[in-house]
Amino acid sequence: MIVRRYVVKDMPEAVASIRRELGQDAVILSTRNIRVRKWLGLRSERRIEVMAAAKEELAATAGASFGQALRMAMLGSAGERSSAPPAREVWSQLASEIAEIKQMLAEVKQRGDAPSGGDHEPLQRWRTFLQAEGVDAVLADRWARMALGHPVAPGDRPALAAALIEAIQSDLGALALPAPIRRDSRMVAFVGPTGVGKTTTIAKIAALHVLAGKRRVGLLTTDTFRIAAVEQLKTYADILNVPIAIADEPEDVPSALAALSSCDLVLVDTAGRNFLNPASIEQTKRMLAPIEADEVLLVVSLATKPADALKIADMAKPLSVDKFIFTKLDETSSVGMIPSLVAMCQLPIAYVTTGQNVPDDIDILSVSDLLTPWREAHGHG
Ligand SMILES: Nc1nc2c(ncn2[C@@H]2O[C@H](COP(=O)(O)OP(=O)(O)OP(=O)(O)O)[C@@H](O)[C@H]2O)c(=O)[nH]1
Ligand SMILES: [Mg+2]
Repeated sequence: MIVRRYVVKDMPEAVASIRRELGQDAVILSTRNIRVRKWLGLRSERRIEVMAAAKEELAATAGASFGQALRMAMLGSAGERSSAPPAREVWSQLASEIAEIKQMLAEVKQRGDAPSGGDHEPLQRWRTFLQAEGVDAVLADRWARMALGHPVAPGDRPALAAALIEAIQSDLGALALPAPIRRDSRMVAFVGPTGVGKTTTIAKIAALHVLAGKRRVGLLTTDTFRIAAVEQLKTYADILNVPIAIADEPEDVPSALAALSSCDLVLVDTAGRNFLNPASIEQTKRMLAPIEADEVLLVVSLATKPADALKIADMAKPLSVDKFIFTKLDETSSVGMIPSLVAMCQLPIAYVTTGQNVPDDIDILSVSDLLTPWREAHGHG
């Protein structure tokens, strides 16, 4: 059973090698996007991994039981018979080939990807690409179909990548546009799971407003849950020379707010909690109630698994979230979770953070800007 793996830049390259090595009738079993490490692992480049098999081998084993297929493969062809016991090397080679095929089939199953059929190119390729990037399966199908509806030559990958981004942008409409804190918002609360960068992002936004000199910024922290949380925000307040107030309990909020009455923008920090736990959401909600925030920003780290991020956003609904802040863009190489979450939660993006430096590592970006890596991956420099 000859199954070979090809790691190539594009499909024409794969097809040429497959035809040459496995014959004209070879069958492509699966394709997927992978990243290959270069320069001592410092850089990575996109490649396509293609699994292909020689057709007659597939035909010979099709419909055979696992045991029959094994025997046929050992004998070299379906017709030959031999009473000689298999040599140890044949067994071990076979075992490794079977392990490879099992792995391949598991991957194919996991991606919900048909191993054969004319659907493979280019719809399947773009669907697989989007899912690998973190886009939900239903949206991946929708956006790949929309992109392929554009009048683009099938092999023109840069144009298809651009069409894909355009399709997503038009599907999201106004949600694709950046939505930073409104000028008329005074109380702005930041909520989210533990360690996603809420406090750091508040420091960045506060610093930018202080530097712009247009609004008097104040900080309110309700995070007395974690040791040193207050000190963390206080340090930023001292550096920026802005007032800070602390509310331990919901009852403390009115006096804390009174201390910030001269401020026209109050950024409210909350304790990071496990957002998959309804009790934590309830506590955050109780704390936010007396604050009456004009905007509630859900902070989500892009290093989170897409399925978990979706659950977090779903769990956060009782907090009346208005917008996302996506943090740690610098810690991920797949940006598909961004449009996927925006579409599924119907919330725009206020800010994106790109590193630990305060205040530099924060941006106001559209979904299209955020998908720029796709253009680069598919040929646009
Ligand atoms: N790489 C990277 N690190 C970030 C970014 N934003 C914040 N961090 C880091 O993430 C860590 C946690 O940041 P915090 O601001 O304390 O996170 P938090 O959400 O307030 O944490 P809790 O209050 O404990 O829930 C710190 O080491 C930050 O420097 C970012 O955009 N990129
Ligand atoms: Mg914090």
